[in-house]
Amino acid sequence: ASKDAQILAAAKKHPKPVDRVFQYGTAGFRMKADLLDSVVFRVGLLAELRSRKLKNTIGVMITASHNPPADNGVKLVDPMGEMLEEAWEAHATKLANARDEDVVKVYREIEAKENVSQSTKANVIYGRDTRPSGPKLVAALVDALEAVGSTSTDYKLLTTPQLHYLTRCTNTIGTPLEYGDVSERGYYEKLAKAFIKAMDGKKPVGGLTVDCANGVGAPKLAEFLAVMQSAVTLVNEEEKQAKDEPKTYASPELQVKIINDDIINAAVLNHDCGADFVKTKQRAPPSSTAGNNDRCCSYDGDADRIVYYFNDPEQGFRLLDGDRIATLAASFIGDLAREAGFGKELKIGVVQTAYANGASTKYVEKTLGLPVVCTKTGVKHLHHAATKFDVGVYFEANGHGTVVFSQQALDTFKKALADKESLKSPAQKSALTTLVGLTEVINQTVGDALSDMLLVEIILAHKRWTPKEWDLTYTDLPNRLVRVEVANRGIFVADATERRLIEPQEAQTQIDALVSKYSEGRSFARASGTEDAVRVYAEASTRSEADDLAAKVAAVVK
Ligand code: NG1
Ligand code: ZN
Repeated sequence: ASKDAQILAAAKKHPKPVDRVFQYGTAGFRMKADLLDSVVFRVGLLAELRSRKLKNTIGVMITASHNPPADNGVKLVDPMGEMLEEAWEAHATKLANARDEDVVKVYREIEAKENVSQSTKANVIYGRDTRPSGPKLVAALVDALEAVGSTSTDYKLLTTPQLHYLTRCTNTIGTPLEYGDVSERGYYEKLAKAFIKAMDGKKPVGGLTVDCANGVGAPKLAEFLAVMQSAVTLVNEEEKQAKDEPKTYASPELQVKIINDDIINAAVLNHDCGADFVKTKQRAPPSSTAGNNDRCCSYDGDADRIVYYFNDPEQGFRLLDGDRIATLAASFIGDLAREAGFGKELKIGVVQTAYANGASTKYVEKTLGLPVVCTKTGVKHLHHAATKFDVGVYFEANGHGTVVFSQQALDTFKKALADKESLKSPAQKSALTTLVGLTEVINQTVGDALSDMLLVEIILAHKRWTPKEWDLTYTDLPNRLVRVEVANRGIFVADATERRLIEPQEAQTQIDALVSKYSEGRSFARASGTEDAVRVYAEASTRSEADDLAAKVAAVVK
């Protein structure tokens, strides 16, 4: 049969639910899993087009992250491990909403509009989280890939950042931009070896409890820890082979206790645990038995988000969220760069959103003396802004983020380390070693809970800090985030900073009047990009004022 006939026949096996409108948003398509069959099928078609267009491998991830177990979702990963380019989000939306009999027509329209190469063959790689709906959705994806004749690889269970890693590796293997081995094992080894080098003999202060949200992060973290056991030998052998003065690295003795690792009982995924629970409820998962001052962290359901926390005997629960990780990383990398001999020519910056705590922004600008850029919500915006720096640290307050290094910065670090003449002191060499180790620990493609966790562990170990010292670097302004259900969130139009409403004007005027009554008050309302609601954020100098301000602004938009 012709390709068109094959697509049509396959599309009919994955009928679109009538009366449904789908939209490719900041997190791809995400909803109740039983509505997604046709959507995933059509994402498969689009992945094939995108792969032929870019003459590179495209990734597809099936996950609904921190959402409840009955949900699922699908998103596309571009060749270097970035999120799908925005212009193609519209194509995804159009294809997902086409009537079954129009799928071929829309597919051909996109192909023509984008001048997709006819002579290239597509290649798509894919993975999924632990949701029970995953395998059936994968089958829909495979039907699409087979109908259009794309080659593909099924990586089965993966964290979202692993799929991003594998996509980048596939497209760079054997080139000067090579990113790592194209395998899960390669991912663990790369992280483990870099972690050992960056730790450089330092030991963490005490153990770490990791809450894996009963998601895919649990088995993957366990696999990583197993690889770590043998990685010290690997690193030391490589040193012996490559260097005339080989260094002997010690085991970093990372003591991890994994909790919430049940991936068999689907009902418990993200339930009363995980990064989203901890961040929104501002408390530890009830299942945690960690003691006072014990270092804890939580991943989300697909392990691309992480928050830290501990219980302070005097103050109670203390959250160390994405803002904290960003400030910790920026401060440490800034110090290392100075010790390594780099001056102002190395541009280090921090990227945040309107949801970042005002105290963290002030700390970065005033105490660390680094620039802060504020973008719209959604990691693709932050990531993009971060690439404008040599070292761009970006995090959303909810714990999604990473650090990106420019190719030039990477080359400069490596060259400096290799150039023995210019190394003035052992301290400079040690700073450079740690810096290079960090660039390899940090996932350059997307926020990654496992990699971010290692980054934090390296920094705390170097500083010999417990979470208490980390918490003391600055004091968060008390804040409150509320979700307001409104009749039509479409009427709320924010400006580019998302800190103010352009429409309705009247609402913004009222918000301004309210904010002016609070000391250190800041508040804004914006329509969520992922849920049918308006989010209201408020901060002020005391807990009760922040709560009060949030409630009053919520009443304005209600
Ligand atoms: P929306 O629903 O647009 O606020 C939420 C998060 C984002 C981001 C996306 C994607 C907040 C306030 N918003 O966006 O940070 O993570 O989901 O998952 O946390
Ligand atoms: Zn996630």
